[in-house]
Amino acid sequence: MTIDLFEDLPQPPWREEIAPGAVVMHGFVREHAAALLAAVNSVVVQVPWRHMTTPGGFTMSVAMSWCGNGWNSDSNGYRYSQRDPGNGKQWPAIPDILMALADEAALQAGFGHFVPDACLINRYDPGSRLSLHQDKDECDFTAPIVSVSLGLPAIFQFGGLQRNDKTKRIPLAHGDVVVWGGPSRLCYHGIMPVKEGYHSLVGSHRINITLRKAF
Ligand code: MD6
Ligand code: FE
Repeated sequence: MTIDLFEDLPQPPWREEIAPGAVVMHGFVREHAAALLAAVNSVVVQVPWRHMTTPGGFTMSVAMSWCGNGWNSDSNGYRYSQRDPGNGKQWPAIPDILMALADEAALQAGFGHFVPDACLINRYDPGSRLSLHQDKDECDFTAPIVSVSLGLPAIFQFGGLQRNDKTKRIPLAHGDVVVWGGPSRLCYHGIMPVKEGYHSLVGSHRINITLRKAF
């Protein structure tokens, strides 16, 4: 694995702590965006974009794909799955470049080495949003989440441990990485509606990749 891919990067101040345990590393993967998009596309041909239904019965505006472990939502809530319930096959493996990025980002953010087992990929078309939520379906909250933004910019909303706590608004741009864990791991967060636009590499979308330890 080529972990040193990510070592030739500028030093702080691009590293911004937005809350205890939540760090934005601005531009961390900008130089590797094309390779990351190729990895995303290699997953999407195997796990085509889909709009999930929330446990409350709404269709999400964000389109999703995944690898490592999969993601299901139904009236019982959200669950990770090792296999595709449609054909019984394991979901595709997480591409090496995403494993390397997750490890290097977690290390540089101060969380130590990180070996994720699930990778969720979100595609936001203009107008798509993700309402405030907690990431609480993983088994182990001691592991951080590494989150990569590509393409159109967005405003990340970041709150506290209660849904109605005050939220901060953090602009995320192409190439930014957020690493998130420790005391922030269960904080509410969301993405405001993505504005119309065009990105030369990604087109009229925002792509978000989150690497997690689900089991
Ligand atoms: C997004 N991200 O940025 C959605 N969750 O499109 C998330 O919901 C998220 O960025 C947990 C940790 C980091 C994240
Ligand atoms: Fe989340």
